[in-house]
Amino acid sequence: MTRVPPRHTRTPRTFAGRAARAGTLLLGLGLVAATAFAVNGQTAAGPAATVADSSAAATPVGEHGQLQVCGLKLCDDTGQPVQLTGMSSHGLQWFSHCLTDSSLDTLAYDWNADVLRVSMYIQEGGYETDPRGFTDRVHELIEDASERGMYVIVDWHMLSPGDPNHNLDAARTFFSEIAEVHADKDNVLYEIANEPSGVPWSSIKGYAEQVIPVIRAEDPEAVVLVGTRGWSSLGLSENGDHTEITADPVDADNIMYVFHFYAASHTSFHREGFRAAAQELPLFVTEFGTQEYTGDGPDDFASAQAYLDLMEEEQISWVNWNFSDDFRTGAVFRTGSCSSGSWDSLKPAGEWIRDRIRESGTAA
Ligand code: IDC
Repeated sequence: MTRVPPRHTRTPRTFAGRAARAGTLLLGLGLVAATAFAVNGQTAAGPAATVADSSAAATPVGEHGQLQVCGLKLCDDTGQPVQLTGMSSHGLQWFSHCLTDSSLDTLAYDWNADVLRVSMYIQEGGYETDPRGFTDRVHELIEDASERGMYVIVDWHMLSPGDPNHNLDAARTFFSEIAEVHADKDNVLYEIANEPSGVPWSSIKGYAEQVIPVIRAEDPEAVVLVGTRGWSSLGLSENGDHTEITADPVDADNIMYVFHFYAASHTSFHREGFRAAAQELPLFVTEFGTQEYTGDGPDDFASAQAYLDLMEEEQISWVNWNFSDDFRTGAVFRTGSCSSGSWDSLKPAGEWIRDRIRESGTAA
């Protein structure tokens, strides 16, 4: 008999992580004993604790609460640096069916992910075609992540056109509603522009300074993530670097700047630019792939690992692209897995990232 943690609870992370690493199922122990294991931190034979007593603290959100930016780091509600690791959805217009109760249970309780990024495209058949429908789906997914004790990044997935101001009015409408409805939650982060391109930093900064107040009017404490020039490369993919941001930062508190990389395309040049930026700016990697920038092609796990090592050293949170069964190598599931609910049918990139998520982030 397998056991799926009931809603509002999850298998305690220390237990789940150890069991996963040992490759042990430990089915006979049951959830109450497992809970006692985590509470005592040593043995499954401690006094029985109720699931309700410990479940809140055993999730990433239960342990770390409302996040905040302190200095250059992402910190928890006590001011301690915290590194979140997790997965991004693919575009909701194409792969919403990969986000089910059972796939999200797998992500939260088997992969031990700390964070789900909800990737809502604006163009390409996304939000602009059905604002009400996409907003409602985002509301649902925020609840789904919250029930599992995960953080959730609401990703305004603008991509083409690359000027975020093109969608400014829509962004205001969307974020105002999302922030109002979820203002009382501790686990929502707002990513206001996925990948700007072809525009100067000043345009992105101007956009951010119009959207951030809309969010803060409803949800003053939430961390906001700001995309950067050159497809969120900190300017590196458009002949710039992070110094354009340090010279003219967004006029807002409690924000982080976004960096994206695709490990087979963005090797040492991007990695060293990212390393330099980490000394001066608060950074969050909301999207990366182990393959080429197309999200396809051969994996370069050595390059990806070099980034992961750097991010662990700098306590930079990261999210991998993507939790779908798209045919490309960067989608974690094999084609057809989402329809059949085969959440253990992983491509090589999926197996690799699942192991990395299990061993890192708040579970480590
Ligand atoms: C790609 C998807 C692909 C889709 C395309 C459409 O993998 O299935 O057809 O978008 O826009 C990004 C973007 C992200 C890309 C991804 C891989 O944020 O939308 O997804 N990528 O190309 N930036 C760099 C790479």
